[in-house]
Amino acid sequence: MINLTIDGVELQVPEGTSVMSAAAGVGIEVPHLCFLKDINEISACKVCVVEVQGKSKLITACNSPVEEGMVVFTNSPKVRRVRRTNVELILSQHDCHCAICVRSRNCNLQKISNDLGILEVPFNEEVPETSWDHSFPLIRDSRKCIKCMRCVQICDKVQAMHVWDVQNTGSRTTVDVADNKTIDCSDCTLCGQCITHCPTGALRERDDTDKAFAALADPEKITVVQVAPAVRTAWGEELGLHGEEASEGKMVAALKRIGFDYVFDTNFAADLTIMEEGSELLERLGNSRKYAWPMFTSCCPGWVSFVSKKYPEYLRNLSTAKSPQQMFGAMAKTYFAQKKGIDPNNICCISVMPCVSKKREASLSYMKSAGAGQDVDIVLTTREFVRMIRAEHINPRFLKEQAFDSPLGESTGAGMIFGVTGGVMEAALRTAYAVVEGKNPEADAFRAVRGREGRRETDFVLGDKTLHTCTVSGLANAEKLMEDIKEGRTAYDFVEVMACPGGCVGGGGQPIHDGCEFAEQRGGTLYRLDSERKLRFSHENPEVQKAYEEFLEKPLSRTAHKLLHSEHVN
Ligand code: HC0
Ligand code: SF4
Repeated sequence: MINLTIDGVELQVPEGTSVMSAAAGVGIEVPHLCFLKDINEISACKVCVVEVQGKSKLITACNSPVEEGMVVFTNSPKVRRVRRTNVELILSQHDCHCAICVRSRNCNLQKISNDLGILEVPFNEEVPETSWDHSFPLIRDSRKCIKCMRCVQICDKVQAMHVWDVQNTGSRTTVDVADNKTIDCSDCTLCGQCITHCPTGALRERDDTDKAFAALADPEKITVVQVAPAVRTAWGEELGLHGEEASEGKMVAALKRIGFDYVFDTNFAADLTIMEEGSELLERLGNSRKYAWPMFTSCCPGWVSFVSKKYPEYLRNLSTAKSPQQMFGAMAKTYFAQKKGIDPNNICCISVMPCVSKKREASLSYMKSAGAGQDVDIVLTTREFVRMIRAEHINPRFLKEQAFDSPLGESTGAGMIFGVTGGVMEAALRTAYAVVEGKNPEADAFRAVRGREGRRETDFVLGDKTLHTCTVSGLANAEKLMEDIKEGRTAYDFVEVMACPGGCVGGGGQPIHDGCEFAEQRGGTLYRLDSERKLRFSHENPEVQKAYEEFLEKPLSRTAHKLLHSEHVN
């Protein structure tokens, strides 16, 4: 153990601890911009400088290890002076129009500048803007980039996609799409992890709130909104709502207050997905020679995009079941429209998703099986939903809880857990067991698939077959998985992959907390909601059962194939 003093506090920490983390352990926050634990510890921003007694040069706290007897000052006059100059230098190359920045109020550069009392920028450089296709779902504003390298590192180390790279040298150093590609020609899967780890407004999703407001204002349009499982775990975070205060009921009420005509639950479609995908798995197992193995889940468009770009020879391994978002869109513009006597061309189908990649999924040319334009017209992220709540001056604390509408609003706990890594697998196993054994298992019988590790392998006995399953989240883990499968080092029957670490709860469209990970906490909320649901098996969802009786007939029927399945094309 190492003994040291930080700002007059004596402490003892293990050897190798950084000064920043030692300080954090006793409640002393050292300001920083570029630091991301274990991912970006390169002291690019020099904001975390601290003074060490007896040393004339300041050191960077993020990557300097503690030393025996060290006496550290994190906020001495010298530290404040140098830190201030370093921040002023960053601001001199930054577009400081905070009033029109999507990250205003949630920007670490803004906070640190305010904390340091910087009211003017003494140096001012022309900040060049690089060209960008603003119709792409991910937007980069080069004038707001502070070259912290977080996006480069998260994309390289956690997602293994290498989309971003450093360009030029010296004062002209900048970050851009690697290999001089345009973003649409790059390997970007739109997981959005670069956005949620950017400390400023340099990266964001394409804003589609104007389109949603236009649909709401159009008297011809019937607006039908669906809300993804993971959104309910996070929508209250930026609104200052705590835990259970940000309930599902208040979320529905907020959407109604915004003016959506029908508020439905993607969880309904998640239950429907289990019926289709679970039946597909059993059909594949029954005719195993006909199919490529393992079967992959296909509900995460980041993962589908990854397979399509990096391992196209495995596209046929993906389940043909569409994602719940797309199943919902197809059902809204057929079954729901027929039940209500609405012309599907007048329906504007909107989703609220924790995901940026869902914007692209909805726009794919083959996602229009209902015959009334794209099945899903507009996709908003959780952050855009929060911006709409703000734009409407809604205070959710004063809202009375409301229930989802029917017939696409009922859901089970199985649909709920789709939003957390392992959830699709667990929900599918609950129903597959019931089909094979003729009775429900314990609802938590397959909880072994839950966990924090990026890759988990579990075997389950289903009838006379042992099912080898694997659950993966994060694309670097997915890359290792694919190499293992390709090289024959491992063999599975059913594999679930979600592109974002922790699954959709950690999605690229979720509220941002300066690179801190909230996936585990949000996943816990989904497991709690699952355990509180009366119904915990997708096949017991009464609205799903009714949809089969009245419209779809049975899983994998001709209608189900037309509306709910698709081949994945490169
Ligand atoms: Fe997800 Fe989904 S669980 S991908 O993360 O399957 O976005 O939450 O809506 O579609 O249900 C996202 C979340 C969804 C879909 C569901 C799946
Ligand atoms: Fe989108 Fe979820 Fe996939 Fe992330 S894990 S890309 S949020 S669907």
